[in-house]
Amino acid sequence: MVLQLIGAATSWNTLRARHVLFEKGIHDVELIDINVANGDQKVKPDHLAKNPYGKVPVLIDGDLTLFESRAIAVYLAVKWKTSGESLIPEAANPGAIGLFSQAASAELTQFDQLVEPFVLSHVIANRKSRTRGLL
Ligand SMILES: N[C@@H](CCC(=O)N[C@@H](CS)C(=O)NCC(=O)O)C(=O)O
Repeated sequence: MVLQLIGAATSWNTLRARHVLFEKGIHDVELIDINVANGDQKVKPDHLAKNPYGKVPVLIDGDLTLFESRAIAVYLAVKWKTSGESLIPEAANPGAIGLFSQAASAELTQFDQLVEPFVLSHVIANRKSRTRGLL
C-alpha cells in the first residue's frame, strides 16, 4: 500500500518528513496537501481524527497513522533502515542510541524552541506581508 503524507508546501515540519523520504529513496508516496493558510487542519474532522492537535504533517502507512514530524522521521528511518544511508543507530548499541536521543532532544529543546519563533516572526510574517502587498 502506498504511503500517504498529509502536509503543506510551506511547512518546514512537512519538509522534515519529506527529507527522510528523499534520503531513503522512498518515492512511492502520495503527497496530500492541506490548506494550512485557511486553517483547514484545525476544522476538518477527518484531519483532526488523524492529528487531534490540528497540525501537519501526518503520515499514513496502512493501518498506522502518525503525526509529529520527528516521530515520522524515526519511523521511516527504522522501517527503511536497509535503504540508502543509515539514519538511526542500531537498537543493540545503547551508547549510540543515547547519543542519538541526546542530539534529538537538544535539537528540539535548545535549537527549535529558539529558531521557530524567529522564523515565524521574521521569515513567514514577512512573506505574508509581501503577499498582501504590505512590504
Ligand atoms: N511538533 C510538530 C509541529 C507541527 C506544526 O507546527 N506544523 C505546522 C506547519 S510547519 C502547522 O501545522 N501549523 C498550522 C497550525 O498550527 O495550525 C511536528 O514536528 O510535526
